[in-house]
Amino acid sequence: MKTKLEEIKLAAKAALDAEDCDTEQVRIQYLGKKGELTALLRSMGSLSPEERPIIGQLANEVRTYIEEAIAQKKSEEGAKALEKKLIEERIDVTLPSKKPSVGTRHPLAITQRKLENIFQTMGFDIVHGPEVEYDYYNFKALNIPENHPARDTQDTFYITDNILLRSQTSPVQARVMEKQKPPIRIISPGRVYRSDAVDATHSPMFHQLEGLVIDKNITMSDLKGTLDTFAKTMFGEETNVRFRPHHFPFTEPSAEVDVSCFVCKGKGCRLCKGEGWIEILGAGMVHPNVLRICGIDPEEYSGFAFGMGIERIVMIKYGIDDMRYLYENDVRFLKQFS
Ligand code: 2NM
Repeated sequence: MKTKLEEIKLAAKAALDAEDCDTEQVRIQYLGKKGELTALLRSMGSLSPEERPIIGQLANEVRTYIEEAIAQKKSEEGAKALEKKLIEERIDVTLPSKKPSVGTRHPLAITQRKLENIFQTMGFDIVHGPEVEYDYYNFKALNIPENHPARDTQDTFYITDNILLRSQTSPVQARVMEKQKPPIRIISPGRVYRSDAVDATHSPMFHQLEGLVIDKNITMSDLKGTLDTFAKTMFGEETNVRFRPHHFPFTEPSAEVDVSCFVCKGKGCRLCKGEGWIEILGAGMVHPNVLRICGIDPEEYSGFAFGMGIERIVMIKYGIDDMRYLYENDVRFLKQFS
């Protein structure tokens, strides 16, 4: 039995040293439940009482020897596997990274910024106000009569009897006039809401930019000069401005304002529908009633105001024929404006 134990020890050692050794298989073969050493230990019952402790001790030494050899082998294998993995999965941190996909500004945002910039350059301050507004600031303070169609629930989103979604940004200007002593020189860009069905030129939410100047001796020529500078900066140096008489409740006199077509230079084309002129905004001299209601003496001060739809400016500037493109947010459309 002693020689048998020596044999098992040498055989196990040889198996572990073999080129194509499967370490786990070796463990099962020698130390497993049905392993060679285990079998031998089971047969120790047949030994004499004198032999038993000696062989028992030897058997334990052999077992410990094999166990340690296997543990050693497994740890070497583990280290080798790790090293291999580290080499195979090495990351070259000096490689250039994947380009992150960067978004672009929305054409409405680009245009609003451009408009803000033009008027800021002329000394206007940008003022914002609530989109949920009192009917007082949206209508009454702006001299819009009780029976005006704009006041109808057909045209305006009411929240309560006297609170609504602003249908224009002029209430911002009424609030400024009420609070601030002239001189006033402001623009108010932002969202406005009207109860309109969606089509190529309408949306229940759109953006406006309105301007207001109040001081002593402000005249129609100040309005014309301001809008002329605006039109030339926005649409090109050769752009001309045309005023046509119109009516707004909050201005008197009022005008609709056209710019000469920057595509055909006034000859007539698809953009201006053969007119040579494109309507871009409404304007006028602030009505004395508006000044009075907002606490400004119309005998001492006068002013002008104007208002434009930003969507309309975007569509004219970029030749977009359907407003819905501006709200669908299809990146194939949006990325053309970077
Ligand atoms: C427009 C056209 C004409 C306007 C008037 C005022 C205010 F507050 F002074 F009365 N703000 N904006 C105005 C005038 C707006 O939009 C087409």
